[in-house]
Amino acid sequence: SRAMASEVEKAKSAQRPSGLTLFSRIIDGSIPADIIYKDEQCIAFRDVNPQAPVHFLVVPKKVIPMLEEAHDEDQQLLGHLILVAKKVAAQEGLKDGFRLVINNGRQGCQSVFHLHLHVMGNHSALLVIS
Ligand code: D5M
Repeated sequence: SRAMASEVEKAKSAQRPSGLTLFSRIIDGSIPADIIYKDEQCIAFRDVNPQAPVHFLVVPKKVIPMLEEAHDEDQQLLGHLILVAKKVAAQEGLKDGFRLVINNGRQGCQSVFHLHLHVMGNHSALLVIS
C-alpha cells in the first residue's frame, strides 16, 4: 500500500539524514570499522554485534538500499559479493563451512538500509563439545 511504502521511506530516511548510509560512512572512512577486505566494488568488515564466532559483512560501495532494489544491471556486482564472501571466509579460516544471509526489508529483519551479506562461521566449536 501507499501508506506502507511511505512508512518504509520514512524509516530509510531516518537511517540516513544526510543521504549517507552508516555503511557509506564506513566505506569513506568517516566511521571506524574492523575492515578485513577491500576492492574497487566492495568492502568487508566485522559485524559489531556478532551472531557467530566469526561474523563479517560484505558491502557493495554502490548504495543499493535492499536486495529488492537490486536490478539486472547489478548482476555482476551481486555475483562478485558472493565470491568475495567465500574468499574472505577462507581468509578467516572457515574451513568447515559458513552461512551467508541477506536480510531484506523490515519484515526480513533488515536494520541497515545499505545492502550487505552476513557471513557467519565457526559455530561448530560449541557443537563439538556436547
Ligand atoms: O544487519 C545490520 C548489521 O550491521 C547488524 O548485524 C549490526 C551491524 N552493524 C551495525 N552498525 C555497525 C557498525 N558500525 N560496524 C559494524 N557492523 C555494524 P541487518 O541485516 O540490517 O539487520
